[in-house]
Amino acid sequence: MASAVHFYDQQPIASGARSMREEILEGLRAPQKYSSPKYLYDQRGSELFELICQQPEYYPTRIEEGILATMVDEIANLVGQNATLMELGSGASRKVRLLLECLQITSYLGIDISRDFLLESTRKLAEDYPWLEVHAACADFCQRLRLPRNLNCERLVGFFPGSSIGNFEPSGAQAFLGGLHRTLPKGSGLLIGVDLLKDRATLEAAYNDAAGVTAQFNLNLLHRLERELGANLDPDRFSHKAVFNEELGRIEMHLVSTMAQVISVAGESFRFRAGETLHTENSYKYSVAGFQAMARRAGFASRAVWTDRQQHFSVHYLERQGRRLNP
Ligand code: AVI
Repeated sequence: MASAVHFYDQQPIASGARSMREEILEGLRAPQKYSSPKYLYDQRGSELFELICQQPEYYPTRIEEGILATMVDEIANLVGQNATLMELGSGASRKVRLLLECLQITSYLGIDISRDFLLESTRKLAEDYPWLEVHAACADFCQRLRLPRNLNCERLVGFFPGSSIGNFEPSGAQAFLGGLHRTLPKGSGLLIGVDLLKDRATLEAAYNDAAGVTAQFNLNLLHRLERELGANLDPDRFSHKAVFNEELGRIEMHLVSTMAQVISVAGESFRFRAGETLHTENSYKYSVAGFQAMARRAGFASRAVWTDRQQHFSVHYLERQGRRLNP
């Protein structure tokens, strides 16, 4: 018999079509044109991101999964018994499967903005792990989290893999951790994947894979603008660029206009010079100590950190303390 999923619709209505239009137009009017990275993830964008994770140059997924699979016993010890695991941006709930056999948790809460994706993946999880109480909340985890009332919140452990924290600006990452500190009860844990600073060649290769999947992922934004905002533009007149900005410690993704041109989006015209860019994403990289310091300021103490031998990627187990240093 299929197990039921406890579903909570905390639908973030504010991010509807109108706000996408407003945000995109605001970004296109700026001196350095930009677009929020969240607009890279429509259905096609999410599929392309899954493909990126399989590219040989994109090391984060491979290394993080290796760490989780190898360290699962240590992780289980830290998580302890009868906890609820809360996955932020659970998507396909794939990585959590590496942990579930060994963790002695009683319930799982997946939080994701994409309703259908969330329902499908948590239903499969409930089927495959019948002993697990599965909850799913359709919510934007960047907004303040509301924990479902009938969830066992005595011991909560957050799970935020994939170094998605790197897609926030550092001030946003700090605020995000501060928000988690407010949400999680004292003594809770946070298992989080963080990509590390490393040589330019490895970083740039990861975001410029030879098969061109990341390029398609980036360019898909323009197709999305055509589809959803009636944009009048030719995606072939743009190219993908990803560079490491060493000073700021981040990979920047841009769409480069290959010629002087005028495009229109939602009825408004925008001029691009040849070589001018639309900045579509930042992916910040941290040192282990730098990330731990940020976590400490938010009120989390480091209990364990694991990296691969080359120190390309890190997985941290943090524990929520009673007080924050920057309330
Ligand atoms: C989701 N996020 C952590 C990815 C990253 O590496 O910043 C998104 C991505 N963009 C291009 N490739 C992967």
